Amino acid sequence: MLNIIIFGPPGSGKGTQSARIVKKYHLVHLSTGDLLREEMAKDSPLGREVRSFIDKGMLVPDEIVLRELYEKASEHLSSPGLIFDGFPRTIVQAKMLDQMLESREIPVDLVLSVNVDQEELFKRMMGRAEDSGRSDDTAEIIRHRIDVYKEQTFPLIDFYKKQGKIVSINGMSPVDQVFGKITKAIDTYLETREIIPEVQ
Ligand code: B4P
Repeated sequence: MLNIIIFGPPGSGKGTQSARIVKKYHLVHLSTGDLLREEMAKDSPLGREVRSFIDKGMLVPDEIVLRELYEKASEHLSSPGLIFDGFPRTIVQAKMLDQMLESREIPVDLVLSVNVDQEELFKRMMGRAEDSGRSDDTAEIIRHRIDVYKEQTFPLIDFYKKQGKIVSINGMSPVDQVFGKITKAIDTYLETREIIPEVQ
């Protein structure tokens, strides 16, 4: 199995790159953003609760995200591998993921940390806003999402650095070039089991 976490600020291209990784390495894509948006689209009581957080640019509470992800992940544990996109986003989520995978003796192999500067993030998400129809892609909410990332998600870099799993990817280039950097990190790992700390 090959299990990957893709991590980065909102708009760094996690979803964009995950789609390419899934195709090339035949992994199952688990995106908590997509799962939560599906719930919102149903307009169920849970969907409405989820919306009340997403529309403010806040993180959805850990217990909701964990339950959704756990259910989805459990269906796919015998697949060739998983890519966790946008999860974990808090230390609590990271610890729970470790527990969930360790209890099944499935390790996380690589954590891809995609780095993009703040101005570019803002530009990309405002660009996406025109056709995404996403209620959280407005200037004010985007700024808040970036702040929430800095406070609650950024500390995960140290968490995974301590585990020696992080690969820092320079995400400030066109989509295909970023994907080239990601495949370099994954292919090196598959061939040598070595983790390149940084791909510029
Ligand atoms: P997500 O769905 O994870 O989305 P995201 O962070 O906004 O975007 P991503 O990084 O995937 O960017 P994309 O590829 O689309 O989260 C949405 C919300 O759900 C969160 O704010 C939170 O409220 C909630 N949530 C999700 N997971 C959670 C969790 N675990 N815990 C709690 N809450 C959770 O790229 C953005 C744009 O840039 C696109 O238009 C794309 O085309 C463009 N782009 C991508 N790469 C580019 C490149 N290299 N060059 C130029 N443009 C590029």
